[in-house]
Amino acid sequence: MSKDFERELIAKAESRKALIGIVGLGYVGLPLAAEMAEAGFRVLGYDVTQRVVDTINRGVSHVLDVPTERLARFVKQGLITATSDETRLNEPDLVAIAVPTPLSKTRDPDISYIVSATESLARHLRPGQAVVLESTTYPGTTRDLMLPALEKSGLKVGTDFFLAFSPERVDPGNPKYQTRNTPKIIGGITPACTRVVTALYAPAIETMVPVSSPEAAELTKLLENTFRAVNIGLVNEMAIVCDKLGVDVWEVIEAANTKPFGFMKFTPGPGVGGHCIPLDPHYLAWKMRALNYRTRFIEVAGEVNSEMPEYWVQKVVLALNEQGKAVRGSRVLVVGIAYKKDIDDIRESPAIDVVRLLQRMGGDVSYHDPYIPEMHEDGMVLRSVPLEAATVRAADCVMIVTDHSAIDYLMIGREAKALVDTRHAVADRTKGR
Ligand code: SAJ
Repeated sequence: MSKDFERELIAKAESRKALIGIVGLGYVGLPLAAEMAEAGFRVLGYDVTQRVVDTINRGVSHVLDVPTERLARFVKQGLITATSDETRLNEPDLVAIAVPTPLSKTRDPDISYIVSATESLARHLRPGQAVVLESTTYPGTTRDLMLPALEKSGLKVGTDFFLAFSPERVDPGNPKYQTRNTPKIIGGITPACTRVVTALYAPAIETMVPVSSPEAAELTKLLENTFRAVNIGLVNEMAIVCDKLGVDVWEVIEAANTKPFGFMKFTPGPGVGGHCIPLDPHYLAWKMRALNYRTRFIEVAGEVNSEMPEYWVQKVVLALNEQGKAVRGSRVLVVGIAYKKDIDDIRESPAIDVVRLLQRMGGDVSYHDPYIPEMHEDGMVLRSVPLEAATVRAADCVMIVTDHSAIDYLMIGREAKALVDTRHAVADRTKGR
């Protein structure tokens, strides 16, 4: 009779004696490590980047949502340690994998990080371990890719080891919802997998939501992010419609938002950035193409959202034209370069596309972003310029791309010769306030 690992792991979860392993110590893994430590578990973080491992072991956080003093406390108490030694992956009772899932240059899923993490784990898998994939991926990854790799060890899922998918739902910079108070979806390969993984997360996360399979959990996440991508695409198209009709799209959105039911507010902007919304829906589109089905909403939303930088750069051309100027040789100040407000991340930021387009037209582009001191673009290094009346006045056109709470719009409006505000698709914005 094989050992009852299910009972053993559930007991270790309740007693907090379970060692929690986290593979990938980024914007998902580090907040999860902190919540597990907060719940009283010891955490062994694993990352292939030695700099990340060393920084964490010094008690210094590289993730905005985990304050350094909080991490330092856990490191000092011995509750969180980090390693780059993969042989230690046989130590944890639970191993959560939170590695990037980008798109390749041809916009196809790049699951190489998941494959590499799974292979590392498979080399050291021992009886009694639970494994969870948190990275957003196409439906079937857990069952079709991870399970065979892990069962090569000869261990049987559901009795010797446990495997589930539990999507990360981190909204970087969200002041209200963090890892602990965001409900957690758990979809195990077997019911025992779901029970074990739910028990191990429960002390650290307020609400657990078990579902019947990893595929249901994988698709839950994709529905969440596709919902956002499609609705952002819709409101961006509405911004273009309102602009052509000379109507303030924000007035329309605010008015629609008074409807107490059946409406959810989204806001127009320069396009979609970040490591999720521009990418995740294409994981589903890719999977469905292999089944001869075109997910048209995903594709159309992707088209509309990815055309927004060009749409707004055309506004700069018009604004400069009003002054009898060409883009070439004109000084354009781009305000806000991160992919959304009040964060320090420029991944997939549409503001980068805006800068690139303006530079290619010969514009003399500078930027201001209180969270991004410098950025590297096409081999160039651009540094954030101070947002002062002098820098605004020196620009031929100011373009507000990402709104930050730290930015003084009144000053910009007063000093700008021409103002393009990607949050407002109203023609008169090109003439400043
Ligand atoms: N955006 C708009 N209009 C909107 C909302 C967003 O243009 O109405 C833009 C943002 O500026 C940003 C992009 O879309 O460039 C993505 O915005 P986001 O708020 O979805 O930001 P993410 O990708 O950091 O976080 C999202 C999570 N956000 C929310 O649920 C509010 C959520 O979808 C996931 O938990 C997370 O991605 C993830 O990891 O999948």
